[in-house]
Amino acid sequence: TNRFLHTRQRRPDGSMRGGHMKTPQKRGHVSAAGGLPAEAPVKRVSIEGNIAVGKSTFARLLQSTCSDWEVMAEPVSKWQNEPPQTTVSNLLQMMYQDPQRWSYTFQTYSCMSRLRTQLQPPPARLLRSQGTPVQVYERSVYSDRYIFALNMFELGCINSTEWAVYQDWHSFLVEQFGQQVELEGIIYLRAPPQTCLERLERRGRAEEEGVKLDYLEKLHLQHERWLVQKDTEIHFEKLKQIPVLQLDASMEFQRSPEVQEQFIAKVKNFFSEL
Ligand code: UDP
Ligand code: D5M
Ligand code: MG
Repeated sequence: TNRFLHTRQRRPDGSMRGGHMKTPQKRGHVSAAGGLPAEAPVKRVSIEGNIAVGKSTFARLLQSTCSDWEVMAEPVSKWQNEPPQTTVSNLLQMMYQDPQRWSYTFQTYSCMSRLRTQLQPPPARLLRSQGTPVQVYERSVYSDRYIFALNMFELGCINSTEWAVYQDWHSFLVEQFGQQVELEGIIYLRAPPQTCLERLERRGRAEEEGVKLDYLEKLHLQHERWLVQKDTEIHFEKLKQIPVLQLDASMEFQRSPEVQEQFIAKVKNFFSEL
């Protein structure tokens, strides 16, 4: 059963906002691993959107369109521990079955995997590319906080102590990694929660069986607040100004070459202006 429906509503209390920005570093750091060259020409963009809106489908489309783009999928199978790799069990399932107990733990694990993904240096072929080289991530350390963790807190699945601790280490890590985890743009795949529910049911991921429309509506509102109304309180200067490309994913793009063409044209234009 889905416990999200039975949790109480709550607004953030504003405690430990965390966000004292350090002096921004210049773009073109050299990472500890000796990764990026001084002026890394690679742009970094995340695909954001509700559960099952079509992010992975869209990511595959981008990957097949242009070799100047590197697309990194969300490590869902890692959260499912599928195939079994670590001592960590199926944390995705545990989180959906007992959100009060496991939401905070899930946030630590998902944010850690997103950090790892965002810290990966671009492959050499991207640095050699003639066009606009772009690294594209499915979601980011920012949606982790401003969509999911915030929502869990508002639902009461993360208590105010956990939320304060989460915000403290999230701000600290994101500030410490600085430019290495900054993004230049966001693609927002937007669709009504009802469409996402239909797609979620079509996909049939076992862990998500209990996810109800109500939960998708809450996540939809979080996306709207962050990326459209822009009234979510953001703690990172660059993120406050970030360009957002909105795509109408209520259209059936997976089976429509015409819609795909429109999307790609918009994406190319968006990337070229970043
Ligand atoms: N899907 C669809 N039409 C679309 C986009 C996606 O039917 O235009 C389906 C897709 O085949 C999958 C489900 O919706 O079964 C969820 O898509 P995806 O896994 O890409 O969503 P994500 O959760 O990554 O946003
Ligand atoms: O997202 C993959 C699944 O993981 C979906 O059930 C939502 C869930 N998810 C992803 N990130 C988080 C965080 N940070 N907290 C809680 N739940 C999360 P999908 O949209 O299907 O690609
Ligand atoms: Mg996905």
